[in-house]
Amino acid sequence: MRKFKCGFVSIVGRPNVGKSTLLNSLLKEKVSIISKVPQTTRYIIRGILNLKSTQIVFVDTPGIHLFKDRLTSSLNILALNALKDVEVILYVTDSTRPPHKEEEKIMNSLALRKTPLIMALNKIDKSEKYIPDYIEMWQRKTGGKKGSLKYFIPISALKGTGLDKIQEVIVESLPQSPPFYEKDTITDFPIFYRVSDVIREKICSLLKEELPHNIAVEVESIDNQGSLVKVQARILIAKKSHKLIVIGRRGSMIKEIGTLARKDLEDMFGKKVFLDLWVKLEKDWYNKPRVLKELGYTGI
Ligand SMILES: Nc1nc2c(ncn2[C@@H]2O[C@H](COP(=O)(O)OP(=O)(O)OP(=O)(O)O)[C@@H](O)[C@H]2O)c(=O)[nH]1
Ligand SMILES: [Mg+2]
Repeated sequence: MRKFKCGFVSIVGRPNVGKSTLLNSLLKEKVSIISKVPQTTRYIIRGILNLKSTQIVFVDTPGIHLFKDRLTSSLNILALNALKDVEVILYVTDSTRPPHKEEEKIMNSLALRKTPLIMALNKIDKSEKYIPDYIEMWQRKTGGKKGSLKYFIPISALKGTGLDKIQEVIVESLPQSPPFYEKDTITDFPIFYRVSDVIREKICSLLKEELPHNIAVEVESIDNQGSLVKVQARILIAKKSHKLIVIGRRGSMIKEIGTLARKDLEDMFGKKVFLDLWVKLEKDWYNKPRVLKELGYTGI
């Protein structure tokens, strides 16, 4: 009989390259939230793919960013720590955009490691234009050697292109080991944080510019009894002037956030959800260690 394989695979890269989209596509299940704004992912989120004789534990991470606030440095630490003690690193880049300064930071860190590395050049459904730039940059960093890099794989996380290849090379690299999780586990992401992320995803999709960066969601209670789940959550804003935008004219924006989030939460819980949302001003929360800790943005 073939021996069972199991291991951890961290997904890293700069914000917005499609790490969470890739995780969800690999799992064929929505575990991690997705949006057009940077810093959508603020937690370490494990998603488990159960194959016939292999269990792959994917670890989605916040995008590594060069902002100078405490939130960003916390998220960068989370992401870099998630590279330790894993069997494979999946480094995601965006082929539609040239390498950015953030790429230097990431590649410098990756080039020092011995962990087998796969570079997934994403968004090829849109363009493959900058693929050579990423390859060249890596080769420059490693003095022309491949280093720990095993493969460059062009992919589209959105369309599913190249994902079979990714899965195949990951399985190849994993050690023999019994599974870490029960076979029907998809994620161990705690429900309070999952719910808060669903709400934040809707905020990211409805609000513009830098506003989502200034917003956090804290779930206060989940009462799951009988045929109804009651959720109470507060939306933290960093500036007084944001209150009106989040609430909208006669409450239209917060209502829309609530309606969209409730739909997803009802799918998640498989029952009716009553969602009670309110807005709280917590000035400059993204620079307050206490609040970051409470929100789980320093690790959960
Ligand atoms: N065209 C195209 N768009 C993609 C692809 N993968 C992701 N996107 C889009 O890129 C944006 C960012 O996707 P996310 O998955 O949230 O990116 P992320 O790397 O997890 O971002 P952070 O969590 O902020 O670090 C979204 O608008 C996605 O729909 C792809 O393969 N092709
Ligand atoms: Mg993400």
